[in-house]
Amino acid sequence: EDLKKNEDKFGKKIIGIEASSGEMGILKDKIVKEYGLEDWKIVSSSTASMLAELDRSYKQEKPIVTTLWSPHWAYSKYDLTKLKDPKGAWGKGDKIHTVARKGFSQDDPTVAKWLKGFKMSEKDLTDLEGMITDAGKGKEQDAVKEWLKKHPGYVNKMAPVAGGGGDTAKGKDAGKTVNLGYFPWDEAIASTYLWQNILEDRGYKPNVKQLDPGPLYTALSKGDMDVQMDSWLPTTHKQYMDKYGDKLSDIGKWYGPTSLELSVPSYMKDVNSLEDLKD
Ligand code: PBE
Repeated sequence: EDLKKNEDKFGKKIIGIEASSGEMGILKDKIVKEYGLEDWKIVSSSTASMLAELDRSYKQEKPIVTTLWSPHWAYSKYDLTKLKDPKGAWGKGDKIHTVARKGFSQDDPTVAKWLKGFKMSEKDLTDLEGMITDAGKGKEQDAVKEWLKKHPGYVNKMAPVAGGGGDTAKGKDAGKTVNLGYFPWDEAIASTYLWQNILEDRGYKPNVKQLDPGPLYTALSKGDMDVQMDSWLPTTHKQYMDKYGDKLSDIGKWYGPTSLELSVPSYMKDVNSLEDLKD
């Protein structure tokens, strides 16, 4: 491949996501250096605009290099190639953790215990994400309610109350407010809205609010937020754990494995590895 060809092919541009995401940090600090992409332009924007640009390019069969991660519904909607990382620069793959403000488990032991026991399979997560995406913005709650209808007994399994009592029994300290923050990423949206519904069914008053990683970790560290469910650890959100770790409490992991990657549409036949991007 000569220089001209790659220049023409991609415009040497990577369509990124939120600047304060862990993935953008690793992309700039590690991937660029390890694979000699110093002269590439990395566009930071939002996940929504990255996905919109992927959709546009895909429909026109235009070349595009995007910042993606797994699990993600984009892999079932589009035929994409995850670029190989022979140098292991992205790291080994994280688990998704629920992280609370320090003291939350003492203040809200029942909810903390439920969240600690939370686990999701790939099928359940991608089904729920798909239903939320299909329902559209503002309809997340309806989609979760549909999903819960298809999974009778789920609330009782995730949020057991003493003496049984089924999906509609109230929790021990029902009426309490729980402030849930979430990132603009699908696994965060799905898990947070799911727990909003579970907590409401148990009689709590959850408030949900979307924030970017920087502001949300800051809010948790100050105690302005109680919980967020999309901490990618130990690698992707290391910078935030290093900075705020002593003011946070790791409630537990609920999903894995995951990976970070750059991806291209599979019609870009000769691009399969990060090494193929360099001139
Ligand atoms: N992500 C999705 C996040 C974590 C979850 C990979 C875009 C990040 O890079 O921080």
